[in-house]
Amino acid sequence: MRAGTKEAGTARCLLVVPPVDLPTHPYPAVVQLATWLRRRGHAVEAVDANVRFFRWAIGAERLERGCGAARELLARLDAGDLSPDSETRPLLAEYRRSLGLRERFPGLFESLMDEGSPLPVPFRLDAVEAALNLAFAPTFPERVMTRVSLQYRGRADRFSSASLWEALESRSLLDEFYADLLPALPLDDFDFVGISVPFPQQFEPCLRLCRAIRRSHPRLPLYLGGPAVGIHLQLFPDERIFRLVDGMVVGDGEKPLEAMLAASRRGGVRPEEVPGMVWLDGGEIRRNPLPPPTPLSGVSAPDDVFSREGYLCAPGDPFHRLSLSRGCSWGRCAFCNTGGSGLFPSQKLPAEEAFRRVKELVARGERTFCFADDEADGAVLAELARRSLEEGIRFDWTVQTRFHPVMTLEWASLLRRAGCRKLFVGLETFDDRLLRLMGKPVNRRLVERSLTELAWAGLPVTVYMIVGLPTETEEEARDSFERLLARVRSGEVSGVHYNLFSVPPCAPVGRDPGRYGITSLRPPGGTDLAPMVEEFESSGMSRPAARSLQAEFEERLERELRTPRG
Ligand code: B12
Ligand code: SF4
Repeated sequence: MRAGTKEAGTARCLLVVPPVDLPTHPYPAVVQLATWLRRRGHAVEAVDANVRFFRWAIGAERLERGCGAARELLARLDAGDLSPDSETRPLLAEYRRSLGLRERFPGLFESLMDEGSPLPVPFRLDAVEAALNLAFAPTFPERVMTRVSLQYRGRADRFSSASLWEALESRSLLDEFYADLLPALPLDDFDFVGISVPFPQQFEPCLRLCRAIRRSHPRLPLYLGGPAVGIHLQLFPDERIFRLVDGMVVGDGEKPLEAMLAASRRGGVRPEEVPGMVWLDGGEIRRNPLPPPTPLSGVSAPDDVFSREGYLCAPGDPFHRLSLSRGCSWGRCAFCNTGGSGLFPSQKLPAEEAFRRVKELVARGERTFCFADDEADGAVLAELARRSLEEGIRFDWTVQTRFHPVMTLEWASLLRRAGCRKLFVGLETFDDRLLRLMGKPVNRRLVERSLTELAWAGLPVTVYMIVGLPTETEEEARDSFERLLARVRSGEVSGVHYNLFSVPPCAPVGRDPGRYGITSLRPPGGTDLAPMVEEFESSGMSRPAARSLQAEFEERLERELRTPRG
């Protein structure tokens, strides 16, 4: 980040990626926003506090202290002086393993984020998680864990405003990090700070960050934005959150931030003029109408807002994320937030334009892409593949899409020849009754045929499965699992994420549970930020039975294959 002094007549904003998320690449929102605003001549700086946190936390000093705290906890455990629960027991076991690893390989943990580390990235990621948890030991049970992606667990129930507020009273390693980070940032240079919050796990770290900035720079306006703000945090029911932030922006950030920069030039942000702003107006919480969605066609290939050297990212690994589409053209599956939140209206890039962006990044040396779509369009993917083969532009890529009649052997072979290394697809269940109930636009025949065609083309597939769907019986769940297992064994499926069904707030099943056979929803006590609800009543298996099936299925699959990270 460039430090500088504020020029008269210009407005500057700082965009922040908060902890805790994967350290392999920056989540794409800040990169996209900074690129868009800079290309329009605005003065925008960006800092990835997440990756800085990783580097800070697994430095020698923090690790040494963490090891001491972990040893003390283990001594207390051995003396019968600590009563772990189902969450903390595995963490304590992990401390024991990590301490052993550190003794055998001194210096290993400290070097994990170094570019020159000889270890492959997946191994480094596991080791970074272990190292980070040692660093967290002084604030036990604060921790991270892998579940689909890297998850942070602090003190708070992330979907409860009261719990989030209360958690801020407790000690966190993040507070110490912010105390070191903030003096190194030229915060006086900025008219306001925008923090991007894609995932609910970032609420607690993010509120701690806001509090630290408020304490050091009480007059610096602070705004939050990002998907998890739009779906959850904006529902914070009282004025307390506005002691820490000046507003929350719901929806796409390009237009609101541009309006805020323009207003700052004229003397200061006027929240009533910013689309999507949620703010406090004389004790009342006000909500402005959503901003217009940013047309994907107006979003260029990402600039190098952050330098890949800082990340846990081997040369040739994917760093930038490109979206070929936004939202989902189907958008009606009962359990999916995408169609119902109003935040992700469906848009897709013409293949021509998508290919132009890919070429731009390839010309800048990028060779691997994870496309960041909810549901990439099969025809666009085929066209992209065709064009890259015709023009001899080589790159490897992965993408998230849905089962569709377009998935033939020819289609899959074309994608594979053009560098597609894996498809991620929501399969959910093989049961036609449940697929119909959930509004999935597929049936078992289509899924099985697609998997076979993809396998003939040698295109690896990772599928997302769900167990415990409303009205699902144990028999139906086992039948689906056995069908999946057979495909894992035959090599047709190379990766699986088996999720327990929970009711998302903005999804059709969240808005009209009765329609899907749910007779009562039991959100966890005290939650008021549109929680995902795991507990509900319906016919079919009980919730404890669903949970135990999920654990069983995961364990059996683990034996068949080691599920890779998303
Ligand atoms: C790709 C993706 C992933 C990938 C990679 C993510 C990554 N780290 O790169 C993987 C597969 C790992 C993943 C995992 C998960 N994901 Co995901 N993912 C997505 C997806 C499909 C695209 C994300 C993307 O690239 N968006 C492009 C950027 C540019 O868009 P954006 O983030 O919305 O940003 C815009 C606005 O929000 C706003 N904005 C953003 N920041 C800011 C800041 C300020 C100040 C302002 C003013 C505006 C602003 O402006 C931006 C530009 O217009 C989204 C859905 C979607 N349509 O966005 C879900 C989504 C982000 N994921 C979601 C979830 C829930 C998860 C999981 C928890 C799922 C699970 N069951 O485990 C995991 C956990 C991840 C974690 N780290 O905790 C939710 C999060 C929101 C929520 N429900 O609370 C989403 C929104 C899906 C959904 N519809 O519910 N995910
Ligand atoms: S689950 Fe997939 S296909 Fe269904 S609405 Fe969501 S993104 Fe679209």
